[in-house]
Amino acid sequence: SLINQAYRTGYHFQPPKNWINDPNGPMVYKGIYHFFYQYNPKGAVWGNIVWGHSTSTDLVNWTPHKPAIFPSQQADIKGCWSGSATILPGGKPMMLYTGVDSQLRQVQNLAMPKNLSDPYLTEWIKYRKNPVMAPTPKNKINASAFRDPTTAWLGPDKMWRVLVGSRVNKLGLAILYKSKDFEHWTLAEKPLHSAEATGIWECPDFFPVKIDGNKGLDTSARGKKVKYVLKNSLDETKHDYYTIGTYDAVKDEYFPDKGMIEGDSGLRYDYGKFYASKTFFDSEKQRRVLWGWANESSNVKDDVQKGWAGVQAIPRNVWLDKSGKQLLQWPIKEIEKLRGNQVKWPSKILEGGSKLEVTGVTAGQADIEVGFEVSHELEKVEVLKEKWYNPQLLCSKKSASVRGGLGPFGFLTFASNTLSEYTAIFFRIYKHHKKHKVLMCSDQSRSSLNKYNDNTTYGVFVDLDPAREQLSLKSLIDRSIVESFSGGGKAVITSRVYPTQAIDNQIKLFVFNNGTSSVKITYLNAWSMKKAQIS
Ligand code: DQQ
Repeated sequence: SLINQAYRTGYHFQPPKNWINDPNGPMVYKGIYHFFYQYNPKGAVWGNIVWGHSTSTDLVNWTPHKPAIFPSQQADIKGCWSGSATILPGGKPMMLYTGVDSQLRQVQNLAMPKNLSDPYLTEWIKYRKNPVMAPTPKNKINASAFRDPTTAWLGPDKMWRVLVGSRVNKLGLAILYKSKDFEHWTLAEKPLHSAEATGIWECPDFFPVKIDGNKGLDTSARGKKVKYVLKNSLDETKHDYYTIGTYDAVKDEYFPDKGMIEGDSGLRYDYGKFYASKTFFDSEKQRRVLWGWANESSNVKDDVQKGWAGVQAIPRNVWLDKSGKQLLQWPIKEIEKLRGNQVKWPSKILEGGSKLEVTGVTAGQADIEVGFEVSHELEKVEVLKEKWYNPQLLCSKKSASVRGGLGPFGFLTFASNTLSEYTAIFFRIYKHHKKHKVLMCSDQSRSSLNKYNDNTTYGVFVDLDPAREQLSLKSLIDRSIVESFSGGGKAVITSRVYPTQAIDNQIKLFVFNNGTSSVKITYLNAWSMKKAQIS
């Protein structure tokens, strides 16, 4: 129906129709960006999985190609699941991916381009002797929990290493394999890392980050000024978690830094919908780029009716915060090419209980950035109660319509004329043991009058000090998705919403303050976003 097409995104990656999930094998080859993804060629629900394939010169506009990897061997006849690219010294890309074999075992396979002189790499051939890693009675690997190989890296002994996600009961594992020639792989004595009570680790990712600055590093880079990030996607909660730590390349062990939490209370790339993500090193621009899948919040029936499900979040730069305690993320610079009409506000006061409409941009497909200054109002903030320590629960209890002291203030996106629908992205400030705590929320409770959607609200405490710094908020709004970045990338929340009244040119955008204190808008910039060339 028409309303469902209103939800198709204008500049987020999605194929013309059908189901997509995890990003696979992102890389740059001969100056061309390659993106592969889990794809069902036959429908809008998960199944019949092959690797869809598109290429781009800017990570914004895409040319579709035919599926690159699809079932064709014993070792992948029941599905070609997630995997990663490794560029060998000399420039040849290799794909390691999970195959579901004829006995429904999960195994790891190797595929490579047929013709290296074609920068689009449209033809892929498979290693004749696949699988290259398999569960056996001897290695005791769980054949239904053995998947999603990472990009491989070279150790000091010139051996390749790769991780495969797994579990033993509830113990989550990053199984380690080593190889001299990329074809013959040997299971290491112990996993690179494991953690209790986390369940299977899907789509692990392991990469070095510089301790200073935002430049990316090749996955095989080492050095004194380097830390490591280990990410896993927890199937139980459907979120992507990471820790920062050190890597002993001789013992082949990863040690999270002191204070890092593993499992559900740990750090996340995104506190909303963002799963099975994967980074790659962009050697053209010396940056590390993160891709992640944002699934639908609608129900299966609606997905089937609209004929598609799943989008990819806008690729993000990732680098280490100067505190060393978390990552920062920001949409890749190239996305700014799509900025059209701009609206710019002078600094102004936003009184408690007021809202201002942002006119002059297409509110349903926009990029908006604002700075809030609140240092003059910090006397009036509420005290954070102990029972409120869970930020997500706090955001759902204190939705945008609940007045506070300092906050809620932020954006009302996808707002209808009468405010019967809106998705609120906002801050609330609390006092906690003589310090301040900044809560960031994405409130979906009023996003749609259609109640057959998942309208879970998301929240996170952001490491910002409102006494000393502005609170910045940026949202990329695109028809059924809003990706919000606070504190210059310290916390990110992605939400999927399906308004019934706030659609197309009926969508409005506001800056609001539903607290009793006023806040100062120090700047506001908003742009209409043009459509990208995608399918
Ligand atoms: N999706 C793939 C698996 C992976 C899961 C199958 C994560 O390889 O573990 O489509 O979303």
